[in-house]
Amino acid sequence: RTLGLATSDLALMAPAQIASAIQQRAAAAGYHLVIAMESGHDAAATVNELLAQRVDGLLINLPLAADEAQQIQLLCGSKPVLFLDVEPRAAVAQCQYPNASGARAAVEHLVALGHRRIGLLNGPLRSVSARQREAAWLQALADHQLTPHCSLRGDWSAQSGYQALMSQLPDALPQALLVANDQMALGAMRALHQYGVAIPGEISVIGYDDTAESAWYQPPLTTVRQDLHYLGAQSVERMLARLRGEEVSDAALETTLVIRETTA
Ligand code: IPT
Repeated sequence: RTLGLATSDLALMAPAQIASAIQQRAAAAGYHLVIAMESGHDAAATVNELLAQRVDGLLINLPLAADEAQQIQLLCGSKPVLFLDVEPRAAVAQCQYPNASGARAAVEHLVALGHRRIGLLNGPLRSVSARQREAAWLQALADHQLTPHCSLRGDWSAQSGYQALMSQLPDALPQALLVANDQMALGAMRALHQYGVAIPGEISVIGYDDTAESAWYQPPLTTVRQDLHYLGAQSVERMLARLRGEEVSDAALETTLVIRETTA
């Protein structure tokens, strides 16, 4: 009995921590897990690797637009497929945290602290989640009659966060920075430290994910928590229920704001 996981780059913290949880939960249920990591942004090729290994069900943690997900579903024929990073309007089974409410909670926190000059450090355009977080930030800011002070973009990595901030420093800093994931926040904070900009004294920083490392940043990171371990375990539970032939409705997952020491 085998499950397949098609995943985004496991060098990234969130996909790695999700995969770890999936592996643990699958093993506990007596399932073997085969992992195929995407290369070259070719989702179909990654999924085909799993199908060639005769998996019983597929978990897909690849960023997919609705039509792309539907294509993948067709490719898998009658096998159960569950999507972890897909446009919510896609007519496919999904298990994921809503990006809109999480991103909005981050804006509300900064606005409540009195910040008006708020900058964005967005994720890669190719990612559905990144686009949704960005759209929700813009909407929430607009609801407070605000527009972003700056709009930077990275590729989810810490290095890209560092580089994005370096392009903005030493001047023209916002009072607060919304970052689309914790890894980019790590790099952004490194750039700010390098220029002697006090966090949160001169700039507040808020991340997204709450990976296992985020409480260990200096200072500990305020962030929007997606419980990645719970997500991984839930996705396996739901897949197993489908394999038993049970009806499963889409899981109600919610993010929570974790206020630590990078916002004031
Ligand atoms: C999403 C993470 O929030 C982000 O940090 C990045 O790692 C991305 O994955 C990689 O694709 S979480 C995903 C399940 C939406």
